[in-house]
Amino acid sequence: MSEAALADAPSACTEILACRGCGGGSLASVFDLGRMPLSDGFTAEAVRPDPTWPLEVVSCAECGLAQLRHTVAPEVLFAEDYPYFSSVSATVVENAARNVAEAVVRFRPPAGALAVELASNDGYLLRHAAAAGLSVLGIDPAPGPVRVAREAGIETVHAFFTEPLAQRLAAEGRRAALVFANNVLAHVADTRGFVRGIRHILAPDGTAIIEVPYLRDLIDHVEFDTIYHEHLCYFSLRALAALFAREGLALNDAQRIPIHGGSLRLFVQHAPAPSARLTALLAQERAEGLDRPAAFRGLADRVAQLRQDLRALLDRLKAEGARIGGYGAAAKGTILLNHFGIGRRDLIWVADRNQHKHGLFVPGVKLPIVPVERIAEDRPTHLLLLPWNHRAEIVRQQAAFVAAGGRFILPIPQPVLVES
Ligand code: DWN
Ligand code: ZN
Repeated sequence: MSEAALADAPSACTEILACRGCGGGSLASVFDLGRMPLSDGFTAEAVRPDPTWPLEVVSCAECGLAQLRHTVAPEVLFAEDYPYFSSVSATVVENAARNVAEAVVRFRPPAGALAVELASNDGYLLRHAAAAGLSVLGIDPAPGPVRVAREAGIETVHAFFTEPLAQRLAAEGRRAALVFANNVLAHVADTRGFVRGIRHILAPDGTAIIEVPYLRDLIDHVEFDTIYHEHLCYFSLRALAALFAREGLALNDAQRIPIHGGSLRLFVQHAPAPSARLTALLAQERAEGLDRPAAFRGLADRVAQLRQDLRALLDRLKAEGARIGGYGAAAKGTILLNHFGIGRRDLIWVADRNQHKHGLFVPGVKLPIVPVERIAEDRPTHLLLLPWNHRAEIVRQQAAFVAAGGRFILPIPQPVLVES
């Protein structure tokens, strides 16, 4: 079925009537971005408008889980050519290497024990597990990254991770001492089935190490642009603890880490043994009400203020003769540009290192995506940094642009000009 036909199918977008985590029926609206294009929906179509879908966050009165009211079908979201390659970012690869190294020291899996990664992408993490002497198995639905992983010698199952797949692997005796799952739990439509799948493949004394963006950081740092159709859930620890317990697993420890604007690294096992660190983080959430709708109070106003401030900065710079480009055709960038109405009258293009995006257009605003070499060729005076979560790496990498007097505009949590 063509993408356009798929987008028109009634099943392309469905409204949930029950909480994704607990099945509760009381879902209160807490933040609404209206209709938005798919954040990774880059196309070669320069003119025809892109399909848009509702983007509304609701909060469950029972378990406190913040989540999207609508589900865009995975076959629409993760089209054949889903463009995300983890290894493009050194920050992501370094975080993965640290994650594996710390897990091997802390949990001491025997040599040759199995490490499985769910959403293993291009092998960015499992290559470090293999180097640590573990046997590895990746699972990922995106053909491009799977091809890259297999070429690197990482055994990879080309599929979405589901409970039936997990049961098949367990029946074959493939149970893991370590299960990694980075930035995937929020992406799956069957949240509970995914967690049950982890229970099936996790060895009795194994540990699942799961990274998710943390709702606390989203709200504290106005990271509204990380709300997009691929991210179906926005996790608090309380909602996560309830989700794992409901499916027969135990969230035993959690660590706040800085990646992607602030994330949680969760440690999940079969038997309950909550750490003091987890207990303290849960107590802090209860005290601050992160799992209640009131946590979102004021976010819409802060986003509106951010829009006003960023537009004013762009208008001032343009009035002063600035030529402004975008840097990084990020999923979050699609949301920021469309929600703030930043398009071709503001930016000349969006430069990006991911060659799979060159020649395509940012959905909605239709900004052309060009190779980063165009920075030296077209000599913009400023670059709006859309993947602000990779600021350090990107500013360092574009030292020549900064040395020539160029400045980055960092949009989140406040619009500022930066040079390092
Ligand atoms: O859930 C998700 C988490 C992991 O965050 C993913 N859906 C998206 C990811 O966001 P991200 O910002 O790490 O990846 P994106 O959304 O693909 O955006 C980054 C874009 O910036 C990519 O197109 C690659 C590009 N880039 C670049 O041009 N130069 C990235 C880096 C690090 C660079 O140096
Ligand atoms: Zn719930």
